[in-house]
Amino acid sequence: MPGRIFYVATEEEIKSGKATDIYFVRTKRILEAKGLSGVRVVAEVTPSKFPERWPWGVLCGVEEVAKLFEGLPVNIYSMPEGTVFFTRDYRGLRVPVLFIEGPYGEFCVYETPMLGLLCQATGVATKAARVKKAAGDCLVVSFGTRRMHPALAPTIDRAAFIGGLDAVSNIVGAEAVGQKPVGTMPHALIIVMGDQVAAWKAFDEVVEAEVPRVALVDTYYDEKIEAIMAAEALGERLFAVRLDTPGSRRGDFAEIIREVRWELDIRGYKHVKIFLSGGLDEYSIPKFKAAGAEAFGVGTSISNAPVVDFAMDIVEVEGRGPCAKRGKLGGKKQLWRCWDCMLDLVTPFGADKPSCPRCGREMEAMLKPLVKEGRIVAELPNPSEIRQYVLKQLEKVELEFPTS
Ligand code: PCP
Repeated sequence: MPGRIFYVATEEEIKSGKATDIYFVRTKRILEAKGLSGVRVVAEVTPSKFPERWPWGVLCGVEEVAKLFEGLPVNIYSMPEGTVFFTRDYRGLRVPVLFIEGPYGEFCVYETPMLGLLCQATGVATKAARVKKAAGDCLVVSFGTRRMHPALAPTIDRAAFIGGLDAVSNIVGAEAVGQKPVGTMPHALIIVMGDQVAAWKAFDEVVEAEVPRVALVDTYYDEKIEAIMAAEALGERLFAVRLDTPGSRRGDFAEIIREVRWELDIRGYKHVKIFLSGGLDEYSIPKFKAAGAEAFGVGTSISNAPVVDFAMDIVEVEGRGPCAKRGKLGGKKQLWRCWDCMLDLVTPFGADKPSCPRCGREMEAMLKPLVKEGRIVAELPNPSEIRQYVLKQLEKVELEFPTS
């Protein structure tokens, strides 16, 4: 790609529909040749089964999908960004999260970029939500952009923040969520300065006062020893000690955390929190939290989260009505939710509003107008507002399927 430094598609290429699979371009040409590109269809997006036996997902990427289709002669109805969704409704019917209606020839090349926007961001946001649910009120910071192509840093951190994480470490990632980047110190600072205490003090001397002082305490000596050294060096100014213990030394990491907590407390450093990083996820965090850790830096498990496998299928064709392929349900649909029961019902679009089959209460239509004739009509909330919407829903769902 002459003139290009990094192998990423440009905004123009994505917006023009060039970042797509060739068979869509050929389909477009064939429909044009046969005078069928104006045929109006309804195409819906549905998830197949979640990775890692996740019981629910957090829909993410909707704002970018709206911008991708802005200007095209289509209407889009979508769940709001950040909505917790399931793959099946109360009766086991596949759940649509979004549908597009319009002349297929005008939007067929956008299937690839649209699915890419939803599949990856929803995977990251869902993993982040699971990690935040496991960590509860503890601070969780996104440390994962170093595991992905830097061009994706804003996408990764936006999805991680929307999923519920409290902060992100990447500077452009922080810009994408309208927050200040949060970070501690790397081993490199201590290694270059050649002395832990000198490095901690230099950080305290040079870095703006409002930045919490988090001392990394696993570079050369045992975490317990370095934690005491850091507390003695910075005293009241020390916010936390970070343990990023290499795998070869982790052994019983929860036991190490308990030891550090004890040694700090008996010396009067109860204010010093324990911040963990390195190989963390929703399965390891609860036991480390119980051992005394109060803050977590999570990278790979979130930024490298499995994608959510969404598919787009035509379910209705102008003049022919419902006509889905095998395995999918025909016709335009609405998805109704009872927020008290977190229960969903799929009905044909335009059907009367159902009552919740479990509690009888009124249900809410979840597929809402996003784009009308190419114009974005939905209020697009900012990442913090979407995050609050997610955190509220996380109170209503569990991390795992009920065992019995
Ligand atoms: C890593 C760095 C990352 C952490 C671990 C994320 O430590 O701090 O942010 O880990 P994860 O991807 O396993 O969740 P190092 O590689 O030791 O780097 P540094 O010295 O820069 O902190």
